[in-house]
Amino acid sequence: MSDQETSHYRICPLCEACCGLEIRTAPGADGKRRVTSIRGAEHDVFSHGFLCPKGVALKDLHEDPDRLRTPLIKRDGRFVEATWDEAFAEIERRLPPLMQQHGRDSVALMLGNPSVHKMGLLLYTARLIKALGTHNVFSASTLDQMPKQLSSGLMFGHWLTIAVPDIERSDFLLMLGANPMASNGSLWTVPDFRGKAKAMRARGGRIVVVDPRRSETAEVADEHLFVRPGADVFLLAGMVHALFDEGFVRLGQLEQHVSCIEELRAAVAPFAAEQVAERCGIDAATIRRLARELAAAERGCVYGRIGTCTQEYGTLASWLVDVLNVLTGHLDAEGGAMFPKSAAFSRNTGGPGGRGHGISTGRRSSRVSRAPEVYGEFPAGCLAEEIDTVGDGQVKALITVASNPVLSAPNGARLARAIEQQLEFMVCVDIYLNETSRLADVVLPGRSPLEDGHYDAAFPQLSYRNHARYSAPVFEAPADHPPEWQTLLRLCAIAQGMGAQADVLALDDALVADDVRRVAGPQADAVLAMVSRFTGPERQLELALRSGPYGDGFGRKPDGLTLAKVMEAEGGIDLGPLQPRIPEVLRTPSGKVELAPAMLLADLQRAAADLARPVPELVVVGRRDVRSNNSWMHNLPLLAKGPFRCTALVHPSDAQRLGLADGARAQIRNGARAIDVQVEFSDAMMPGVVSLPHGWGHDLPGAKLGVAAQRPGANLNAVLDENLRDPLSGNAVLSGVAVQMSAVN
Ligand SMILES: Nc1nc2c(c(=O)[nH]1)N[C@H]1C(S)=C(S)[C@@H](COP(=O)(O)OP(=O)(O)OC[C@H]3O[C@@H](n4cnc5c(=O)[nH]c(N)nc54)[C@H](O)[C@@H]3O)O[C@H]1N2
Ligand SMILES: Nc1nc2c(c(=O)[nH]1)N[C@H]1C(S)=C(S)[C@@H](COP(=O)(O)OP(=O)(O)OC[C@H]3O[C@@H](n4cnc5c(=O)[nH]c(N)nc54)[C@H](O)[C@@H]3O)O[C@H]1N2
Ligand code: SF4
Ligand SMILES: [Mo]
Repeated sequence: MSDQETSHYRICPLCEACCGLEIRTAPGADGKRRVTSIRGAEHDVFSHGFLCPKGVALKDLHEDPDRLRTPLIKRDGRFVEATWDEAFAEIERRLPPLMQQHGRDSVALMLGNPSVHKMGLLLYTARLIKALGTHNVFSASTLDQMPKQLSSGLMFGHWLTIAVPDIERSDFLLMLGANPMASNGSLWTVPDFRGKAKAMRARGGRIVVVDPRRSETAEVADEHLFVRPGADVFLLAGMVHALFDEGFVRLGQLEQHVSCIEELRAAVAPFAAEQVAERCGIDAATIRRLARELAAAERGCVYGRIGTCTQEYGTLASWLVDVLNVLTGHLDAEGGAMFPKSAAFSRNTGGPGGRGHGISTGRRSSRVSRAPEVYGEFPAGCLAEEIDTVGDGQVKALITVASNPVLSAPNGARLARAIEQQLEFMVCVDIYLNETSRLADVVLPGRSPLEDGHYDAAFPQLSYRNHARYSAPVFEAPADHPPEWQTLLRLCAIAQGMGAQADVLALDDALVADDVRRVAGPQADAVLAMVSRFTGPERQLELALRSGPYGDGFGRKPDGLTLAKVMEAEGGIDLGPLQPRIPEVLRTPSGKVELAPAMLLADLQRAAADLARPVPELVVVGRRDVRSNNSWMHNLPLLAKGPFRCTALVHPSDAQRLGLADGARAQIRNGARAIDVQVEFSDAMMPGVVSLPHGWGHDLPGAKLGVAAQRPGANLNAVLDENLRDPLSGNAVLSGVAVQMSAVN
């Protein structure tokens, strides 16, 4: 390190791996500090020096001239730069009158993926939902993991009680619909999956990957099996059936903590391996062998991710993954699927535990499709119809936070049209003028991630090991650029009639005081005094850490955690390997693991009735690439360079049948909608399946993404259907959708 250089520790906010980075900065010719290098922080107790190219690209993101630094207001169809006061004044002029005239539900909120990766956004979108008082809340969760949240909630009693593989002590891992070699893990915070998989295999462990593409993860596994897209439920039910049929059920430690096993046995009766083999594309002997291998494994588990969620039986598939873990004694056991114990913000660590209210869905329905509310949200696929269907309760205003649904949700064109033609007012809290925010009336830019402090509020609840880590800002933000939590609070103030000039710090104080009074009663004032050295998200974090399972209990346990201690421990504090948590983690009304929730058994009959469905000639699935992140990192030169990544992978036998040439253009159609793609032959594809990444299609007018626009790619979601959903969770079906494909001459 040169003597001009300073080293900073920063947790990467870009994906769920949450790697600790070492970012070096030095003054440039103009005296301003710049990033000189980014590498993995070797002293990080959780990621131990791992990083991927996106982490390095944080420099490009920080310096990107297209990244917004000033609010924008649309005047006469064109954006003009505005001061923060002007932007909030415009929102105050336009939003409250709509709410008064049309009611609170006339404002919809759409929350995107990065809002979970920034502490200030995650903690304050919750405030915004409350302040708006709208039921029209939508998020990327119903394009992603809602099925897993629902099945976990039904089985274990809370939406975020999700079991993750204890990979460091495992010797058998069956993975479905996940490609952590590209994604770096999801609903499983596991930096350096490659290293951990390698270590597992070196110990004699075995990894089996089930995927319609021989993915990068399949390449490092011991075995890969093609599955028909959307048919995991049949494979998994076939395995459950085989365990019962062959007498391999062994509950182990869970014996006393499981309910309804006989109902489960009866429900899977139609799914004998021989009955499901054709539907899922895996032969009966292999299904039975997989069940036996799982049962025989000393320490192991099944893990399913996005491929098992973004399908019409997403909740069933997610449930059966955990059912298999329970029936083989691998749930909550070392080396199996275990429940992390997060130091802060986790709902399954408070109180005595072992019993609770459980979860419910459908407390209300969406206006147009009557889709049930799930975890306080309606399906993202319903957003467009709520805007473009005229009638009482129609959505008139939209606020998006870190969300690009025009590209990331199915049939974004309908949403864009609805926004342009029907919506009266739109605010985007975003850092780019992209395919969605270009349609806004006001854009409020977030700061660069390097300008904010960071603690992952969500991901320690999903981590392969327990830990607590904080990182301070690398750069000071420009004085007039508010942190996003304050931006969201100002929106709260406007929505609540306090006006754009409200004192948001006083509002924050009042909201925190309310929270603390609810839980601490007469001790509230003393608790508030103890956390008063922090404000904003840090104050909420201090409260959560100190009252959390490792906390100092506000002085009662002097060795416990406080935010100051976590801040001091650069590189984080390791809180040890995952520990068994049943029954304490459970929050079901019965105090048991619910093996056969009624809602799921009913849906299983739908699957049984669907066993004989014919296989379409061609279906499309998605994929991820290490150098890309959903819809928004295609503008960073470091990631954009190199081979074009938005190609349609086609098996040579399909290509021959369809008359497609390698490298040539082809059209993918679904009904009247079509996209133009570049074909790439790949024998890694299951015949009858084409793979195209999502998040591309950067050729829409009005966006300001200079680099991304040079190679815009095709938008997979333009040919997917916003009305195809898993009926239980409302999750979009993004995988296994039937399409046609032909050459473009
Ligand atoms: N076909 C298909 N579609 C999919 C998927 C798929 O597998 N297949 N995957 C789905 C999944 S899993 C997800 S999570 C969604 C993701 O879809 P979205 O939730 O829409 O997220 P992104 O596409 O990542 O877009 C993120 C937005 O946040 C902005 N942003 C980035 N950082 C910040 C910040 O710090 N502050 C603010 N305010 N804004 C920021 C970006 O500019 C961008 O507009 O896509 C879904 N769509
Ligand atoms: N580099 C990078 N990392 C990311 C992201 C990114 O865009 N880029 N996005 C982040 C987000 S928001 C998320 S949610 C996670 C997702 O993380 P993962 O769940 O690991 O998602 P993918 O990498 O898309 O891998 C999904 C796999 O499922 C397979 N698949 C498709 N359909 C089916 C099916 O019906 N059954 C089965 N068994 N498999 C199927 C696909 O071929 C693919 O290999 O990644 C996160 N990390
Ligand atoms: S894997 Fe890459 S993008 Fe994900 S947290 Fe680590 S460095 Fe960041
Ligand atoms: Mo996601």
